[in-house]
Amino acid sequence: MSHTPYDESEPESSIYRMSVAIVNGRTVTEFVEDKEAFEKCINEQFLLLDVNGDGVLSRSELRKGFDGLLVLRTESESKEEKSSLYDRVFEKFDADHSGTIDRNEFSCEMKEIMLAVASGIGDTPVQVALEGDSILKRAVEHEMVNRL
Ligand SMILES: [Ca+2]
Repeated sequence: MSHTPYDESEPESSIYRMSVAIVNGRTVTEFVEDKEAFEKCINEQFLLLDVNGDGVLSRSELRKGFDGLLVLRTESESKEEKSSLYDRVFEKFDADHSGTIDRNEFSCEMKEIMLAVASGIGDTPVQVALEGDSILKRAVEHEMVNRL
C-alpha cells in the first residue's frame, strides 16, 4: 500500500482523494447518528460478510471480513493483538452466544464499536488508512458530502 505524503499546508479537500484520510471522533459519530445512512451501510456490510448467504455470520465470516470492515490499522498492532481482538469482537457481537451473529446483533454491535472508535479517536484528528469499502471510509465520505 502506498501512502501519499500528506502536506499539512494543503487545503482540507485534498485529503480525501487519498487512501489515507484525516478523521476525528466527530466524523464517526455523525455517521452513526445518521440512522438511515448508517443502517444502509451496515446492511451492505452484513451481506458482504455473509459469504454463504445463510443470514448469519460465522466466526470465520466475521474474521475474514473484519480487516476491511472497521478498521483502524495502527502501525503498532501486532498479529497476536489482532487475533485476540477478533475473538473478543466475535464474543461481543454474539450477544446470545449462539455461535453466530444475526443481522440485529451485527447492527447493534457495529454501532457500539463505531462509537467506541469515535471516542477512542476523540477530538484530535488522526490519520487512518481507508481500504476497500470500510465503514470508516463511509464515515469519511458521509462527512465530505455533508460538509460540501
Ligand atoms: Ca453465514
